[in-house]
Amino acid sequence: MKAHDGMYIGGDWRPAAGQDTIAVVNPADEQVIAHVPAGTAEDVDAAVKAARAAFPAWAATPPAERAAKIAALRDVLVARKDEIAETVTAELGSPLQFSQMVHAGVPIAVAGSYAELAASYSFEEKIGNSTVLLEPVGVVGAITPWNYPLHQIVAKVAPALAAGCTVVLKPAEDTPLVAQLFAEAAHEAGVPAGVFNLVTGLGPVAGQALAEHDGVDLVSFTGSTAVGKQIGATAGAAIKPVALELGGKSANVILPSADLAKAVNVGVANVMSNSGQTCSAWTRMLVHADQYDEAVTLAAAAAAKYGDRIGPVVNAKQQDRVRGYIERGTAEGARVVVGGPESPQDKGYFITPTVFADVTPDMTIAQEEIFGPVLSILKYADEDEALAIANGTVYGLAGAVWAGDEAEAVAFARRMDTGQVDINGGRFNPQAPFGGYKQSGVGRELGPHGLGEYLQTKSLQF
Ligand code: TXE
Repeated sequence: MKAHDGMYIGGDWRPAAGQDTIAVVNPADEQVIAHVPAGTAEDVDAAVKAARAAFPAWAATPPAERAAKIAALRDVLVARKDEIAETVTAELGSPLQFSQMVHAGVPIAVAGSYAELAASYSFEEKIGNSTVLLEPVGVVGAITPWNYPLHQIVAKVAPALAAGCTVVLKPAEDTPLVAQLFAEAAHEAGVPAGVFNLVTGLGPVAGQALAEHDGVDLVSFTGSTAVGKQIGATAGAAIKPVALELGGKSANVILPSADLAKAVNVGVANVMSNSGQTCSAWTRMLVHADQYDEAVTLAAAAAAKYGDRIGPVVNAKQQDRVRGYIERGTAEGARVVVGGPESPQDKGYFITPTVFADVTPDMTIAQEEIFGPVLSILKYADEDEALAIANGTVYGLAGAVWAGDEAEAVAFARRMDTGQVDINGGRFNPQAPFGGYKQSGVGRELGPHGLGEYLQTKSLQF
């Protein structure tokens, strides 16, 4: 695949400071498809300087003009939708149709929503005798993961630009090609030089240099909890705001009054989607004891259908990690009802969709984020126990509740320690705030709440 051999800095593709490159591998067949430059602290420094230089003019640009640039960027993404889907399929391994609908479709929807919001958002409010100004934070360091590679970029860059911030992006090393395509799109859309900058590179090198850079005013990170803690500590020491979007272990709570077959089928689809590489995935299904055996049978049948419908996981490390969890589940006494640790194919980092029954809340597979197509089904005796299980992990990113009556589901959802809950299936809303309670993170993405992360307040008293 075609790739740039430089960094997008200050409106141009510039040669990287060093010679090292990163091989981009197609996880479906393990072939190297491209190389991108491995950025160093020097590249990051150049990008931060460009972003800093561009900040005053961009911050002073009227919101309606910033909105117009985001709308133009969205239009380029729409025009290049097929190319986006093909690129994500090549570097992430997801089936093309899924890449079209989700990996291209969702970021286009999010960019569209920020184009509208940037135009209508109120950057000034009155409180009594005060006028409160909402001003852009400054230069944003954005560090994104590979699981929804373009969505994660747009969910940070679009609100940052809408707020009047400038950005340096360090995308995941596994999926840099769609990040390069995004930089091309920003250029084509006429986003002014230096407002958006891209440095590809490794996390502990380019990522860390960006997170530690004095010229960065806010770090927005999505990825593992381990790296998130490190970035949070660095930002804390510098008294710098940070937005962290981390792991999850979300519960899908099926109350006895629910449509069991629907709740189980949608629940299985939710976990298997994107090969389980979704931070908000409902990886724990909670079923009443009286319905447990029926739910396990339904889930096994639903999961068995996913065998040839999902792609591989992103790389060999993730494949090993997911297999390790499956082995650990069996070793700790859970029962595999479908799937297992064996790879279904010789080539490619595939994992067979796996369902575990007889999972207890203390097991590793019920506590830790697996990030693969693996579902754990747990049993509860009453609502209080269901709630204790649902809330009984260090995470609190998402969840679901199913009940015959919507009000019953909402009453349960109010008691859950989690940032978002789908009621009887829910529907994606690109404007609804997304983010975690507890160790799932700090801050929110999407919609007005996501935009607010990139603003700081100044009050004028009259
Ligand atoms: O994440 P990393 P990995 C979880 C999921 C997965 C696990 C490991 O459980 O199995 O994390 O995935 C950059 N300073 N999630 O190893 O390393 C890195 O280059 C600065 C959940 O891929 O956290 C990449 O751009 N940056 C998740 C980004 O951080 C650093 C999505 C994420 O990589 C860095 C992905 C450092 N020291 C994984 N080290 C979600 N919340 O959606 C790495 N990076």
